[in-house]
Amino acid sequence: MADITLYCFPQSTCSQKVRLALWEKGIQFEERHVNHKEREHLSDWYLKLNPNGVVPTLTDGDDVIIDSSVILEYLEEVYPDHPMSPDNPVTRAHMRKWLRYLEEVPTPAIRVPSFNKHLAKRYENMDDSAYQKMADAHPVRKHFYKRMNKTGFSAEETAEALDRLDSAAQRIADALEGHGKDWIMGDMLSIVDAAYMPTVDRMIDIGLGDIIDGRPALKAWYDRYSVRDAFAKTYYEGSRLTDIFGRG
Ligand SMILES: N[C@@H](CCC(=O)N[C@@H](CS)C(=O)NCC(=O)O)C(=O)O
Repeated sequence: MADITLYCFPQSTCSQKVRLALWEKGIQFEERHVNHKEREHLSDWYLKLNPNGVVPTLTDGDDVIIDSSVILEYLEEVYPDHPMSPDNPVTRAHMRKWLRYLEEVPTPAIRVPSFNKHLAKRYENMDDSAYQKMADAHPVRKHFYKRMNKTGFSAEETAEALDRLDSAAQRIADALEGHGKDWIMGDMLSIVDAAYMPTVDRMIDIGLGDIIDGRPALKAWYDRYSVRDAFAKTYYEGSRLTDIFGRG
């Protein structure tokens, strides 16, 4: 019997990736919410688990696994029932190619409009020195917070992020249209689908749904995925930015 705990923020896209896979695979786990507002992810106890000071972290008994894509592959290896990855090495290499692409292009890009529209509000009333101290405390996000600088990212950085989101959406739509099957890698709903879905759901949540709606194959993929049980369990009340900040 698994003894798994997922340390996460309800609304973090990287955490949602892992929740989608855990639910889809039917693995029992306990969800432990780390308090972002209180910066619990930068506390001593959490940094001992995850020295990067980011969520998610998964513990499996005494083992600590960090980084959402690493966690997805770990779950595939250790809990092979209900597979979400292909079993031949070449197709697995393609799966990893997709995972790396998602990490490089859309996953960092979605943070920019998300912070611009909602998350930056948490910092607007902080005085400058407290803000700099807060940024400095982030082991891997220090420069991200410095560039954002309380009020949001520059027009140039925002335009680049939107362009990356758009080109990734096109690439996934092309893959879906090219093979005409249900999921990004073909017939199997794989960890690649779980890795991309939170970016798509976030785009819709923050008013960038046109990037999806304009691409029928991608919209059909979202509609197909979003009726699944694992999706409903992942996106409980409080897991979207609009649940916390409203639509404004
Ligand atoms: N490469 C890491 C990135 C994780 C990450 O960036 N997590 C974000 C939430 S999606 C976070 O914890 N941010 C902390 C912060 O902004 O202070 C992974 O995929 O697990």
